[in-house]
Amino acid sequence: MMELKNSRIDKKELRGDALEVLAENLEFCGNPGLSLAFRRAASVLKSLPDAPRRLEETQHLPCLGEHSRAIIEEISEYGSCSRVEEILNDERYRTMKLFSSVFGVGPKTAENWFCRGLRTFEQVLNDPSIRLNRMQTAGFLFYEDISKPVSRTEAIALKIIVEEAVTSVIPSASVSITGGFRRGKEFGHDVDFIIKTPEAGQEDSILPAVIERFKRQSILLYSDLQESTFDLRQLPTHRFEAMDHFSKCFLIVKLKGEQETGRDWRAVRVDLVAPPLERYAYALLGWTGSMLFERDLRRFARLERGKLLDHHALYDKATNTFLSANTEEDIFTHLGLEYIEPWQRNA
Ligand code: 8DG
Ligand code: MN
Ligand code: MN
Repeated sequence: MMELKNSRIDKKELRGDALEVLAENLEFCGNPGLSLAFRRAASVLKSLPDAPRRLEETQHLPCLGEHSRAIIEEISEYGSCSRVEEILNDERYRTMKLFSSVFGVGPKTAENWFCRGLRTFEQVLNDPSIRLNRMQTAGFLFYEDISKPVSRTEAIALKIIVEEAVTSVIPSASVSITGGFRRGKEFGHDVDFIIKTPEAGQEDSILPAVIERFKRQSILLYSDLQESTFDLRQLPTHRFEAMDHFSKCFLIVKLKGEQETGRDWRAVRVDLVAPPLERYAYALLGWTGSMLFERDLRRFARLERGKLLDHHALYDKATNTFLSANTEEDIFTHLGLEYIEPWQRNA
């Protein structure tokens, strides 16, 4: 079935790609700490207008360790890096990458399948001892469509659909695009929306209502509704958590429109989050990403400002209080920072 191409890192491409391969491989090997270090280094390189050519040019750059710099130098000199080439050809890496490209398949499942000797989708799907969960079943069923990047035009078309559903239930509610598209990206792996509801409690009822509506419109292909587990008394959290506790859902929906496949629709991944109104600014900041930017901002808050920031709140350790915010601007002000525009958050 679908196999990975034997992709080579092109010399002209930013060295960041090479570092990302290393990061990904470390993630697959269960070393998230070191993986993060390479992701940071890759992100720094990608933010430069030109790829550095000599080692001296990387000296003043932040987040680049010995290891990253050695790889940059090797690529500059030989056009490729032997370690990266090795990983790209490594059967385990290639299989893990293939399997974890399926919606609902994380590194643990991918590894489990690899260790059973499975190498292709066909083998996984024909193995009687493997029971796919609902999410993975949808992941395989719509694999081709949801692996295809979503364009900004498609994101805007979806916004109209989501808005129509939301306001038909709560006319005064509003919907905003968040995630990568809010940061100005032209393509995404999904479309993320945040819903603002004016009255307390509405944030819990809106998502089930939207899902119901999509079902009736026959555009719902998959849904995973996660009810709110948000509780201010459980905060502040000290560890970094990528997931938040607000009411949210992960969907696959049908988007109408002529496709290359000849069909008149495609499947698209859509995420919706509905935070309580007084948490909206924090949720918006959290869902806008990027993940690396969020990490760095939280780290800054903790180390430079003695404050704990997460998806839900900002906690001031000096006064033992939660700081309220109506807008993202309020949060940056609390942190003593100038406002950082969403398109400047692409770390
Ligand atoms: P992409 O879709 O274009 O690939 O990039 P993205 O929009 O930046 O990534 P994303 O995976 O869609 O995540 C967008 C932001 O949402 C990211 O900063 C992390 C944040 N996020 C939460 N909670 C959750 C959650 O529960 N699941 C996921 N997948 N992301 C979440 O704040
Ligand atoms: Mn996204
Ligand atoms: Mn998402």
